[in-house]
Amino acid sequence: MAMDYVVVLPTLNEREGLAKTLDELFAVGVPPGRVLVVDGGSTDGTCDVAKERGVRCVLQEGRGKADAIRTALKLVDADVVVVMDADFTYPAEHIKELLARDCDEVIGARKMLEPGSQRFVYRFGNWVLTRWFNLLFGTDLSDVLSGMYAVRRGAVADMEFSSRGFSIESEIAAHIASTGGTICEVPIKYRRRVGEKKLSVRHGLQIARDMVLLALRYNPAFLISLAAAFLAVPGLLLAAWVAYKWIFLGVKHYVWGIIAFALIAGGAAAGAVAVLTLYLKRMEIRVLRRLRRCAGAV
Ligand SMILES: Nc1nc2c(ncn2[C@@H]2O[C@H](COP(=O)(O)OP(=O)(O)OP(=O)(O)O)[C@@H](O)[C@H]2O)c(=O)[nH]1
Ligand SMILES: [Mg+2]
Repeated sequence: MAMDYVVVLPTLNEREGLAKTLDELFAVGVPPGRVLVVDGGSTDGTCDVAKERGVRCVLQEGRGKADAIRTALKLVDADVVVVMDADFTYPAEHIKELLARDCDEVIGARKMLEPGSQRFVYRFGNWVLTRWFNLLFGTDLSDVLSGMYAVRRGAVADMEFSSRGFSIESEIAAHIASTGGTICEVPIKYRRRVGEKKLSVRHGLQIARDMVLLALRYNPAFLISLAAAFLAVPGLLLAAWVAYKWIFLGVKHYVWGIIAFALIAGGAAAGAVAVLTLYLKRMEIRVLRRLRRCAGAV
């Protein structure tokens, strides 16, 4: 990754965590001019902590973490944006490892957990959501929801944000994975949080729902294939039963026969749409890759 980077820290009432995060960033050699704090309207003087240290702090547009990242991507003109929670959970020492990898997105995958840093329900939820994401987007990630990642600005330049709150990590990964970009992971340490947690189990359910909406937008072939299977499989079973009754027992089930035919026809139509969607998606990825290569060559 290029070394023209800016570290973006979204904050909401994160005074104590931000102070420790900034001091650690400076200690590993990140200068104040390379940090941007995007605040969600904190009432505890979070922005003052940044300003006291010579770090720019801006008030985000809209609400929630997703809008904070969107605001940052508009303001920053560096090649690479490193996003990090400002709660002192992500060690700043990993920034250089993220910047060293040559991918459109480099995720800091939380592998070395400090005891008490992530409750079982969150760890399990994280695992389920990452598997769900992999299934929907054909990726092989281990921690898609990590709050520490580096993104090439060019890879998200044409992204139209639709997520709210904590779904932003999956939306960025969905966009990159579905537009021919590359995503890598780097194992990182994860510490106990300083200050009050903002994410709840309710947010986890919202993230799962948002992933389905993202899949419909970015990678609909999988969901349409699923719909095709839901129609065709019962249709085929029903047709086999109707045929068995007719051939071996001489009983004719006209209504069930028509229903089976309708299910199979619906499944076949959905299957054809899925193949077409897949074809269009592949074409889009090829075109985007070529455009990126041309843009890189200019
Ligand atoms: N600008 C902005 N930042 C936010 C908002 N909500 C949370 N944040 C910040 O986003 C980061 C992530 O929030 P956390 O509460 O740590 O959520 P999380 O990292 O998903 O969950 P944890 O497992 O508790 O760390 C923190 O730095 C928060 O201060 C918001 O609405 N606006
Ligand atoms: Mg956090």
